[in-house]
Amino acid sequence: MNAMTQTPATVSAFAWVPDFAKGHVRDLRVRWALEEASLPYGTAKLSPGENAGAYRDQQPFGQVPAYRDGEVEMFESGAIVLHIAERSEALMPRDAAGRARVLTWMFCALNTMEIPIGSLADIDIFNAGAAWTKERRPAVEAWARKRLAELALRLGDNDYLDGDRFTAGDLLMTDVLRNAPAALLAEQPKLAAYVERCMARPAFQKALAAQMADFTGSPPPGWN
Ligand SMILES: N[C@@H](CCC(=O)N[C@@H](CS)C(=O)NCC(=O)O)C(=O)O
Repeated sequence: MNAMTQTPATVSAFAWVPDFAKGHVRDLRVRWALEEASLPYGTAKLSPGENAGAYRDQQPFGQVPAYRDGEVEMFESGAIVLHIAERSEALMPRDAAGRARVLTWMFCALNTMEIPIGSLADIDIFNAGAAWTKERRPAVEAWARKRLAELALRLGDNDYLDGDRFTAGDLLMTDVLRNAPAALLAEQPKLAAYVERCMARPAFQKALAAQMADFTGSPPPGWN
């Protein structure tokens, strides 16, 4: 489909999140994909508490992002990025073998890599200081370290996961890896450089700036 004939997409985003989450909310992936694909979009901003009620028709868990364009309504950031990639060769080659490689890396990012890295964030950020984390953390860190080392080996000296071109697989992988503890990622210098390379892309920078600019809301009552 010709990008110019499409209804601009709308992406849901929070108008307020705690400081640690700013720049890391998952609508960023969708904004980044739209920027890479040069597709226009707007945001539907949710203030604290507005992710209940009718919004659940769009996103059953009350999370962001939800997405709609002239054709589809969706939730799940990975599925939305795939939908956008299907519409833009900038994110995914058109041939079956190339498409299969991109799908593989997208699922690798969200499954093989995001589970251990997300588990570490769960310990370090969302359960910081909880007694059980002392016992659990070493095993989770070892799990994440192993996956990062294996991924670094596979990346080798390539600029991107699929060789010399950026794809939707790199987009999701970067957004997952940038949430790993900096010291852990730094143990794999080629992977750290890869994340830097992808984050230096103008489309990422534009998406990040747009997410930050949308945090115009106030915290919920009682937040300190
Ligand atoms: N698997 C979902 C996860 C979405 C998600 O976790 N969104 C977070 C922000 S990054 C959220 O809305 N959290 C608020 C909540 O869970 O109530 C996706 O990738 O879209």
